[in-house]
Formats: sequence, structure tokens, C-alpha cells
Amino acid sequence: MHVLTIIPTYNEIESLPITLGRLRDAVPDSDVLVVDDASPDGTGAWADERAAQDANVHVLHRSEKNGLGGAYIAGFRWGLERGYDVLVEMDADGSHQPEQLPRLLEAVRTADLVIGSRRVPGGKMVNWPASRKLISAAGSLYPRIMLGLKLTDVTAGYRAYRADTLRKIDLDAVQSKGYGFQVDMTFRVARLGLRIVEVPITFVERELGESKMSGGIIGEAVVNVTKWGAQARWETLTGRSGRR
Ligand SMILES: Nc1nc2c(ncn2[C@@H]2O[C@H](COP(=O)(O)OP(=O)(O)OP(=O)(O)O)[C@@H](O)[C@H]2O)c(=O)[nH]1
Ligand SMILES: [Mg+2]
Repeated sequence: MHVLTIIPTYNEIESLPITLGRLRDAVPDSDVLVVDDASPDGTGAWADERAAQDANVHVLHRSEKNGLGGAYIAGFRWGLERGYDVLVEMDADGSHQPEQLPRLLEAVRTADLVIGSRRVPGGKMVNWPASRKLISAAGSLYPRIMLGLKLTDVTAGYRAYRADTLRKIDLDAVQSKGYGFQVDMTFRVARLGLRIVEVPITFVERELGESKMSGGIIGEAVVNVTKWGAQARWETLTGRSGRR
């Protein structure tokens, strides 16, 4: 399996060196693509220097901050064009532990999408305040109910996609930027009838740098999930298929 791990970054100068180092040690066979949105703190320049010393590390620069969704779509296209078999999503901030990637890679041998879940037995959240846990629980439950997804952690961002799974999705049509992006992609894969497997992970709250989560990102997700759920029900009722 030819694996590409995609790490989107915006102002992660403190976290990226640690995460990238851990990833190269834990899974040396995986190539890495950093997708940086012109971080003012110099993350992109640091990644370029790192890539110059390591042939397995690559960098994609985008000209402005345009959301995690767009960064991943750009990264997926880059990887698909180069013939990778598996494309992994990993945050730069240390929340997704590189040492647990082998679990995801093992599972993706027999799955179309693997989600590293905080909510299956064995899954954990470390250093998360109760308020964050509550938002996350609601953020997981609502799309599950609205979209009928039989999964525990649909907003999770530690994932492994088979390249064939991504090829079956119209990536141009995916507009979601923040958390909604993970739900959007999950719903698309589920609707294709593909096999989604959750494996337990230990999610560690970031220690360095700043979170990019915002009210706008949560709002986008809630509005979209409500819309997609209503559309799906309408299609079931009328037998007509919508645009998605
Ligand atoms: N390229 C790019 N990366 C982004 C953007 N927004 C967030 N990221 C990266 O996406 C990853 C997740 O972002 P976080 O800020 O940790 O957001 P989060 O994990 O949803 O929120 P926390 O749980 O609070 O950490 C990190 O590696 C960020 O640097 C963006 O607009 N462009
Ligand atoms: Mg994070």
C-alpha cells in the first residue's frame, strides 16, 4: 500500500515539527503532504525546508486561508494524481497521534473509509474540558440522527480513505469548509453503500498553538446537516434524487 498522509496547516509552527517528526518515526513508509494556507507564522516555509531534506515530505501552498475542507480536497487531488492507494487525514496539532496510524492502515485493508473514533470502546479524549466534550457529543449525535449514519464519531478528522473511495466522489461538489467537511464526506461515502469502519483512538487536546474552531464553523455544520437531512428525507418521500 502506497500511503500519503495529508496534514493541513494554518499557523502551526510550534506543533507541525513535532507531529511530522513523530509521523516519520512511527510510519516511515507513509509519504507526507503538508497543505499550508500561507500561514503568517512561517509554517509553510518551515515545511519547505523540511521537504528539501526528506524526499518523502511534500508541501502544497495555497494563497489564502480557505478552510480545512478546501485544503484536504486539494491534498486528495494531489495524491490521486500521483497514484497513492490510501490517503490519510491528520491534524498538525498533536490531537491525532501518529503512533496510532498503523491501526487505521490495518483496518483500511478491508474498508473503504476508516475513521479514528473517540466514541467506540477503547476510544478516549485526553485533556478535553467538559464543555468541549458536550459540544462534541452534540456535534456527533445531531448528524447521526439527521443523516441516519450508524457511526459514533462522524465529525472526527483522523481518517484513512482508499483512493478508490475518493475517486467515486465528486470532489468539486464538496463545498464544506470546517467540521461540516468531515460529516459531508462521511455522508457521501455512506450513500455510495461503501464500507466505513471505526477504530478506537486516543484524541489528545492540542498543547501548542491556537484552535481554529469558531462559531462560524459550527454554524456551517449545523445548517448543512439540517439541509442534507431534509433533502434526503424529501428524496425518500418523493422518489426523486436531489443534486448531491
Ligand atoms: N490549510 C489549512 N489548514 C487549516 C485551516 N483551518 C484549520 N487547519 C488545520 O486543520 C487542523 C485542525 O485544526 P484545529 O485548529 O486543530 O481545529 P480543530 O482540531 O477542529 O479544533 P480543536 O479541537 O480546538 O483543536 C490543524 O492542523 C490546522 O492547522 C485552514 O483554513 N487551512
Ligand atoms: Mg485540533
